Amino acid sequence: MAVITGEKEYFKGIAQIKYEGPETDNALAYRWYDAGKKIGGKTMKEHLRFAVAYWHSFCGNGADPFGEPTHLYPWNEKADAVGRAKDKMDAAFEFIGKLDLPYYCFHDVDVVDYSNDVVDNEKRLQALVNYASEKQAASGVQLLWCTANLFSNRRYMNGAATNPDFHVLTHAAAQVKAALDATIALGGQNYVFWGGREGYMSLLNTNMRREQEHLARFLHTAKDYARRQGFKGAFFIEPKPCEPTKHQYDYDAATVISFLRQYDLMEDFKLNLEVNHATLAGHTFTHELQVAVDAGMLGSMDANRGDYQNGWDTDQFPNNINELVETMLIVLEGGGFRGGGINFDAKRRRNSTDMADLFHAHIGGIDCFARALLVADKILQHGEYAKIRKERYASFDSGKGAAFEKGGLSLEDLREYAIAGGEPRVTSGRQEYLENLINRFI
Ligand code: XUL
Ligand code: CO
Repeated sequence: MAVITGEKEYFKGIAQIKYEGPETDNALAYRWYDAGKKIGGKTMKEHLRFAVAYWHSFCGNGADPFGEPTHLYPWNEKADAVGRAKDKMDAAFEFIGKLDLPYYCFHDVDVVDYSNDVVDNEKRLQALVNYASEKQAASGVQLLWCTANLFSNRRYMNGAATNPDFHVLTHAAAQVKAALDATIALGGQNYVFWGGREGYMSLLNTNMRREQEHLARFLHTAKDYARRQGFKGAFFIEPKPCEPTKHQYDYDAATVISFLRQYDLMEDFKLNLEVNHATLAGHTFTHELQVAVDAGMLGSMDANRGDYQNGWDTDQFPNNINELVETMLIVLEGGGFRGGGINFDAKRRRNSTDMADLFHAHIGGIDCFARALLVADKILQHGEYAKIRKERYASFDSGKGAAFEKGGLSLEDLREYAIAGGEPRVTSGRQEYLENLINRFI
């Protein structure tokens, strides 16, 4: 992959990040991510499909509710919006090229600032789509997914597709149309809907059923438009239980799958699961992944982690190898992503203010996933992990258990079996043994 810079080099002094192996002392090198290394017939690059998130890395400025920005970007200097946006895109492609990653993801308003003028916004986005096309062609970087930001502007405070005011819904539609056009023009592989404000704060003012019907109609309308324009990629819904809205309609994987099934959207939509959203929903991330895999709906992943000591979406970079090994076990056993990849929806901390910190953050996350992939593959090759789980259900593999699975036994038959067999034996779930088995390979 080519590193391309624009008028100026933004990340000076940082060269292309290369694989140097676990023993290297170079902090700006990969210890585990060896893009071309083959694991089970696919390269690491093909398994992991890493993407850089535009919003955290090139827009988020470190500000929090208590303090002003701490990340002062040199690409934010020009007065005109399109000029500023091109500088930012130069920085983004330089960064992605230096990390040698295959993909990026963005919201419409990440690549260029939006005003309140629909037609002007379309023109601005179009200008940046043209610029991005050239950059993609020159670098080989591709668009994993695009989305429309339907939550920051104050017009969306009561929802976008679920807003009680039809006029607001039409503005959301205009934004989605332009973002879909951008996705198609850039050969984007998928399109994401994250419903930041699609939920409610109080039932006293909310017709929940009607709002959910509007959301489904909106998704059908957007999907039909994109398909008419020839878009072949997948649509993803990204579940999140709360924050910013108290009750969100896309609470978790199970809720979203049931919504998609109810409104006949299963064919075109899959899930984009995010670690910190899972933990906010009171689930482990692996639970969410397994729910999606079991329904054939694992589309993509937003990689990050929360903080064990507080309860909001801190979007930290992943660094827990045990959790990631369990993650990669499910991804590998589930056959990988349906169209998506691993997008770092993560930000460096407010006080990580060196340009190099953006590299260290990504290198850490990338290496942890790569190492987890290697470990998970070894565990699966070794075979005992899968064998223990299979054997646990062996009583359903033959005889009456198999007949039950096929629907061949009545409640009376089950009672007869209970009496004939006497009291069942006590069988260990062997959790600690399995935890040790995983650690053996780390
Ligand atoms: C918010 C979040 C979003 C989506 C895209 O928590 O995860 O950044 O990934 O809108
Ligand atoms: Co996300």
